[in-house]
Amino acid sequence: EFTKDRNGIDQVILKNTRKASVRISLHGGQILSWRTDHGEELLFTSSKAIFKPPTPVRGGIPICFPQFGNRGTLEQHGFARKKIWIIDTDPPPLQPNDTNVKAYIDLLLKSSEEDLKIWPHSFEFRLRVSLSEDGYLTMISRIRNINCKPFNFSIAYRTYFSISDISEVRVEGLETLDYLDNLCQRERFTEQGDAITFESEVDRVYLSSSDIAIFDHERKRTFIIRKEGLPDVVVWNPWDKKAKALNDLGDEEYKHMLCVDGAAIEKPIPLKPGEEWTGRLELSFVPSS
Ligand code: TA6
Repeated sequence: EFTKDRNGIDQVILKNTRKASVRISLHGGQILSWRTDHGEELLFTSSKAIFKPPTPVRGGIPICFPQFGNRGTLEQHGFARKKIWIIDTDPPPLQPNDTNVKAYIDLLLKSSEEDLKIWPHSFEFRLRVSLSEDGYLTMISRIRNINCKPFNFSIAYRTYFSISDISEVRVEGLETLDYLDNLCQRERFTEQGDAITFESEVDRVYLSSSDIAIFDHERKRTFIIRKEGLPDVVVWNPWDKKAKALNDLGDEEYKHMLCVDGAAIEKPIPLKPGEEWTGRLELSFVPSS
């Protein structure tokens, strides 16, 4: 289903037969909403979000590409989340593991002349967003180097999960992993042996993780993150001080959001001319006791 937002930017709404839905904006190729069969919103959007391109909406799933963070020559988190994407009229065929895909859309971002001035590498970024019959949300990225020389990129699906209360949330799957702590000049530490809970600002890149589970105690819901080609996981909560410093985030809203992002950051992905990289992120949720 196609619609337009208040700025006339195209949006796509995917639905399955049980009325679960996903809303994607062509601004940034950003998922803005992921709802259950009962219409309950699973992603966080700030009440002070700015819906005015090129500013990315604070919430949903903005895509950080070709750079994560502010280490590098580009603006923080790169430019892909600020660009207008297009519908891909020459999409890749459905793959065997795209099973029980109920509804999907193929978006495309190609490097523009202005992009090439700040990042001199020609690329095609094909994004397939799909919603399964079970309400699973999958994002498949295919990034091809269409230049004549190699380049590296980092990528993160900055996923704002809606949670009831940050002090009632725990994350499993990161135990004993090494992480780079953005609050300590990206120094490397090792996570201890039990689930992560939150009592203050967290801004870390965990390395070489597999599946992740986010337990929302109050809502009795567990989010599951499965990923391929995305070795790292960013965990970010701004807490109170940083929340106040962000003009597009309510002062108390850090309590109701948690970013856990499938990513490839520590080792930027190298692409030779003509080569294509594929990364896959699947989000689902289950009732939890
Ligand atoms: O998690 C990394 C990080 O750079 C944080 O330090 C914080 O700045 C967050 O991302 C939000 O970045 P944004 O550019 O979306 O405001």
